[in-house]
Amino acid sequence: MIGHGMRVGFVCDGTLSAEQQAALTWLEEQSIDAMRVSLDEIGEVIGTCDVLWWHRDAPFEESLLSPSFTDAIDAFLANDGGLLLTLRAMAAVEAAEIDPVPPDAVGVQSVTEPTGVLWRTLYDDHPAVSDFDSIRIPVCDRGAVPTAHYESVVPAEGEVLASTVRGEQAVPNEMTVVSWNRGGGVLGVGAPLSFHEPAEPPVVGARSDLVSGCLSALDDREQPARPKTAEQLTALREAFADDPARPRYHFTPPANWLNDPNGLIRWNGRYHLFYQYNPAGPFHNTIHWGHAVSDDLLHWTDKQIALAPSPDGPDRHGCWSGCAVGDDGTPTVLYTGGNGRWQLPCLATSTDPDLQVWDKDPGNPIIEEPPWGLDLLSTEHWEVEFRDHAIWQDGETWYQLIGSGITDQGGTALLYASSDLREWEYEGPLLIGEDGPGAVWECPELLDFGDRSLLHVSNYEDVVYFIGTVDDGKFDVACRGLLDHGDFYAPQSLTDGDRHLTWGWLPETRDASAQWNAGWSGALSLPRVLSLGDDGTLRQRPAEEVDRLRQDAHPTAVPAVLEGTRHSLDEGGRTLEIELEVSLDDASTFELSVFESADRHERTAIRYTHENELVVDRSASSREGVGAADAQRMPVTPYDDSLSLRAFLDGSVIELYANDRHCLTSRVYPDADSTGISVAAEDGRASISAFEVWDLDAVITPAPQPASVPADTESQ
Ligand code: DQQ
Repeated sequence: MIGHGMRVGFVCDGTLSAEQQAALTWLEEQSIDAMRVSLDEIGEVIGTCDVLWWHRDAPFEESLLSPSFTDAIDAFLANDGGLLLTLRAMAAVEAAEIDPVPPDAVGVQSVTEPTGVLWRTLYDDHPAVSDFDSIRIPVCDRGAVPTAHYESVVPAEGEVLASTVRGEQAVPNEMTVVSWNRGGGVLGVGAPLSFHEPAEPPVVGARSDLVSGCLSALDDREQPARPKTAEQLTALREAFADDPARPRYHFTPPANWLNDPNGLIRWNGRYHLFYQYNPAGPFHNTIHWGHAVSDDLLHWTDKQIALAPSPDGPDRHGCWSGCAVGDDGTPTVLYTGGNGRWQLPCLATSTDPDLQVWDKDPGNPIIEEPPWGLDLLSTEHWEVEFRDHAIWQDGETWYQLIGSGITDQGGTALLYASSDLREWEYEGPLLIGEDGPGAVWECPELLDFGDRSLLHVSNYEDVVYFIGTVDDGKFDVACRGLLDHGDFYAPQSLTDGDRHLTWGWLPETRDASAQWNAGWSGALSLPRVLSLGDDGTLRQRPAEEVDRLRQDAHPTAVPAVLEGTRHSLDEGGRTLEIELEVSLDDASTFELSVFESADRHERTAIRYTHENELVVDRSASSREGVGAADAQRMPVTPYDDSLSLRAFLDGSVIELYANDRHCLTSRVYPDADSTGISVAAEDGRASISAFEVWDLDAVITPAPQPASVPADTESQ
């Protein structure tokens, strides 16, 4: 397997341990040219060895490296040499000046079942693994094995190639394989690669093939670096061009993970969308702020990452949700810095007209502790649940909401005031929920509708809204409801002239392994205009710009009256809008069935019932075991009228707007050719007064030319 003519230098860091001896014996058995190289001799093997392999099971200590080590490694790599760091040798990356962020989880793992690497789909053609028929590669099945991996931080320069698989279980946040694009390339493999421990033959074979693959890969070609520029991020999207589940006109991350929309702002005439993004794979961890811009709310262009955790900062473990304001011409974001068991508000400003580069405030965190007067909730993960920010200005005063929970009462939105966005005075809870002990309100936001306000909060399950008035720092609730009755969470709004535009996160409902296999996770809703009707109740409709996504109208001939037989449309699709108006007459149910397979075995039925309910039946939506199969329901008012429905279908998204008031979003995962549409009425007649179907267009446009992208790619 290892390429002919390659010479590997096996790095000796003192007397060889039993593990190192076993690895060296394995290397010599591979019939390749291997030689021992001491740590001090690296400068002497430049041009002699193609790849250096440092396999260290004892703890790494900086004192192992002589002052000339980094220069020697630098010269070796610059001369096209490759470097493989396995087990705890991966912990040397900081001392060797390969990456300023070393692995944060180094120790001994007790292995009791086949354990190994969970390779990222995005890199499944990497030569180290291209001969495997699976991206789950066990390399050890027993023993106490020293390892090193990234867990709560990601390398600053390196690209994560693999996480961990333990038995059948994907463990995405144990990131064990990292590549650095330095000279001939560096690969770090901190997985339990033990040559000394016995193992079953398939595991021994996989271990051997993986290490051979890594050595060959380092001999053959450069290693992937972390994609950082807008072009590199947009290029990642190509990998998913044929994925039928990937939405085309709902915003998705370039690859990897997206959750909450953040920092929505219109600046210099352009719409800016920031979002919670994990560059290390399709799972929630090491959160950065991704960034995209649009001139029309529809077509988005990727930008470089806007905020990344600072290795020594109060946001070391993540830049969590927050908002943006244009403070007297200085765009400012307020976000939650995660650091160990603490989450505290952090601020950053930008002088870049394109909002690509952000400077973190030296005074971060700008609020140093949560208010102690209240019994705020402490949980397994957090000293105090205290996060997410919404800001508005009233006269000269800025106000801020932060999400939290009061231990024995319920979720809460804490109100602060400030004159300068930096010094904040705690004013008290704006509202405390009646949702009971343990509840937390995430991402609270207050929207101003003149004589009324709307407060919405995300309580882990739903997005609850309250309509009412704010008086003396307290919210007086007149009515409440759910912003969306389905897979929609942590929304945020942008005030655009006299309209409030709201986007929500549409989380996946398939499990972590399926998300891993897909290589991407999460989408955003369409922009929704929120308003209050004359009766003071909520109205929700897609922003009118969304109509411009309509391409070809399908020739649809749907009977004006449905009774008995099901009517199938001639043409279906995966990226459509369906707009219809239907009355039940004496039928008990009208059904719009979408994403149907030819035999209708797979389908998602959207039913409008006599009980004035809209039900999305997902029991046959996806292949068995994939995605949620439960039904989602929402009451539909007004009760005595016809139903007007806009259904947006997009890969794995169904976003429904009923009567310009109620929303329900579903995530489903039909097969590629499940594109059919049919309508039916049950137990009587239903009248269809309007029925139109359009193909909709995609939303991501190519990134701008390199000339317009600053060289500095990531703010610290
Ligand atoms: N997501 C963010 C938090 C927020 C949660 C972390 C809501 O700030 O509370 O990614 O989805």
